[in-house]
Amino acid sequence: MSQAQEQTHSQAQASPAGQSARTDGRAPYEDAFQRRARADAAARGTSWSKPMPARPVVAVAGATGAVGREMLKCLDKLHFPASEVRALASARSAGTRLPFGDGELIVREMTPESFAGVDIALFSAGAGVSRQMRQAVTEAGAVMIDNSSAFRMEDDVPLVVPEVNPYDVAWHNGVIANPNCTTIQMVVALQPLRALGHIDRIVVSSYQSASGAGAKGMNELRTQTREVLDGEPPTVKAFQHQIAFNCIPHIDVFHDDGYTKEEWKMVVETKKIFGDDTVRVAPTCVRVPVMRCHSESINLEFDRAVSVQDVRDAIVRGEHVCLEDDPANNVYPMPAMHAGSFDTFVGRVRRDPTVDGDRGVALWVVADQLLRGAALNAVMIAQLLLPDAARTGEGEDAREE
Ligand code: NAP
Ligand code: 2RA
Repeated sequence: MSQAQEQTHSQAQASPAGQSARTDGRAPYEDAFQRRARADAAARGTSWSKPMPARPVVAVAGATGAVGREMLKCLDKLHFPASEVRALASARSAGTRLPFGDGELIVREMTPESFAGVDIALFSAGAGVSRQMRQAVTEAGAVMIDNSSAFRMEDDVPLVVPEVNPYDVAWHNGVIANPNCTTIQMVVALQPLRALGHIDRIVVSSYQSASGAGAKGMNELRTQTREVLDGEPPTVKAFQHQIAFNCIPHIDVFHDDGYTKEEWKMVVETKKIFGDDTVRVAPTCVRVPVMRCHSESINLEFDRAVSVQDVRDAIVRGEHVCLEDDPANNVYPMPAMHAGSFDTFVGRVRRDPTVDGDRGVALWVVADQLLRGAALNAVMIAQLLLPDAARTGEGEDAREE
């Protein structure tokens, strides 16, 4: 054990919280959270009694979109045991052929009748469409796994990141929400660090790619880049300002307190997923001219001393998190290198000396938000709904490819 580690352990044992450092790698708070989630679930009860078949019928609502296309790829790559996959979108796309596995799916127009016989409906067609279709989906007996912000903060809707709070799927009433992509990659990176102490405060600045605004955001970055390089005025439609060669500190609408709704989501969703109202989050969300993968600069304040080495070790042990941290050799995560990756990458791990008592740590986190922050998370939630016997190890192997 290094001097720094020894110091951390002795300080942890003498921490004001009076909790000694655990040696089993699990957060001292984790059991309490799990107990609370289960108690909450029991107290809430659930009206959902339909058992999930081992080979469910899956609908992908918004299949032609940036997230929907990735959902189809994830279902295939994770060998999700669907007996049928239906690709749904607006009337504009009816008849479009989408690649799926070794074949193709023909897109159908989404109507309330589309969900007859469906067991799981993966939604990524925007909040308005999710609201319109919720009743039809659940009345058809399908569980809606929704990527939009429509239902995330509703009391009877679990907000799930499988590495953090998988147990919360137990209390759904027909709808399970996928958190916002910026929140997901942050909590996946932070989850292993919760074993080191309570995270009291998070200061996060995001660098969000154009694909966060869907297919139209990607098209706008391509078009504007050409326009600007050709000396033409950029055509601004998808974002508030020119995105090519620019940064826009404005994602979603502004609230009265000066924060944007995107920033508000990071605050409230983190608390709900962690089951921890005491964690304080100070976010700034910025759109940057990157095609794919969101990046985040994160400063953490723990309730006790935490060594940089302990943070690195915890990340290495974390689920679906990779440490990429060798500054001497210019190694750190970057969005251009991780498009298409399932994992969340962490680098630039260092002391934040502005927090007293060795309690501050700074990190840099990168993930493909279309996958980790949306499509993959949704398909992993769907895996949690399968009966135990249907959850084979095959999907996990495929995930590592
Ligand atoms: P997108 O590329 O614009 O795709 C939208 C999809 O919704 C398309 O398939 C579109 O079909 C379909 N759609 C739109 N209106 C419809 C209607 N009235 N009926 C049926 N289908 C309709 O957007 P996206 O980026 O994939 O985002 C989709 C959702 O996921 C949004 O709620 C977004 O907030 C959320 N999300 C996105 C990200 C991300 O990184 N992009 C991350 C997390 C969550 P057509 O092709 O026929 O128009
Ligand atoms: C964005 N977080 O990047 C959003 C996508 N839902 O715009």
